[in-house]
Amino acid sequence: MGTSGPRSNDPEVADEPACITTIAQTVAKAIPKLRTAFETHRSYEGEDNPSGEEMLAADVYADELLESRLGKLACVGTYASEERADPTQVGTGLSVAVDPLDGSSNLGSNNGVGTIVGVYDSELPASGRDLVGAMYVLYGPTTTAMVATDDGVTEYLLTQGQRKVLTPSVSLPDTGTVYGFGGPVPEWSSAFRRYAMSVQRRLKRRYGGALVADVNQVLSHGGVFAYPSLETRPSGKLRLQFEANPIAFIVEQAGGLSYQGDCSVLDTEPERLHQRTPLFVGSPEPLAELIETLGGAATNPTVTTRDSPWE
Ligand code: FDP
Repeated sequence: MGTSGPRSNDPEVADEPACITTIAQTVAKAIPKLRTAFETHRSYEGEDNPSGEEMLAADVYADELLESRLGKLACVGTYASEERADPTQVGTGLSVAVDPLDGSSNLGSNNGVGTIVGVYDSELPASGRDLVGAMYVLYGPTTTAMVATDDGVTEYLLTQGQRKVLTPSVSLPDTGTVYGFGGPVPEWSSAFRRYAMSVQRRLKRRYGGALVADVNQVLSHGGVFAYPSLETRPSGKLRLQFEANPIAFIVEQAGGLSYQGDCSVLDTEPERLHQRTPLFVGSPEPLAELIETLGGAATNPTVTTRDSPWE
């Protein structure tokens, strides 16, 4: 498990909400440049990332751009990303763990992709309980951002360098209407297959193959997203530090639940920076049913008041 990281003398680190606001604003400012680069960085680099997946030029570009922008912030101490083996020490302060271009295999077919940022008050790898904020950007027909702190979740529209509040306090309905499950069906466990059969009688299937876009559907309509453990991937596909923890934090702060097979994703003991985990997130009712079917016990996190972290 991560230990408490070195603290910056910058007053913003003492004021974690101010630092999260600065990080969210910095990511938002980088977006127009990043979006433009999607048009020119669609080819494969010929190199694998630390998880053994082929990197697109856009993955590398997004990683370098975000490292240069976030690494300059006085309240950021460590920059880590899915695209580099080890964390980079950039100063003293909070640790940011970034999936620079989530779902990048969707670029070729011009479907949704995203950027995920987890902000940890600890050295990496860290527990999800060390998250003090998390955000994702969704590059869809419009560009939106979901920003979560201990005070709740706010959705923004990012347009021409401006950000406008779309939903001041994002809140998941108890049940919802959509589900999206990743991985080949024959590789699912029998318990998860039973659950999927039950869910598909009530909810509509929506799966696009980019975590941010698929989770955003669940946050918009309510429901459940899952990337379970597979026969050939017992630990699932998604990365704990860069994807699962930040997404679970956002969903739980919006009143939903997360699960990884034993407990909330946020309670997972971190062992390695690039470790993978099964991920189940969504509205309380479908998640409670899932937890019961897979054999655990549901706990609902406390949701507090929701002020916009960008105000
Ligand atoms: P990608 O491989 O395109 O980067 O993190 C990996 C990820 O996308 C997630 O964004 C997405 O949810 C998942 O993998 C998609 O996996 P499948 O191709 O197996 O559906």
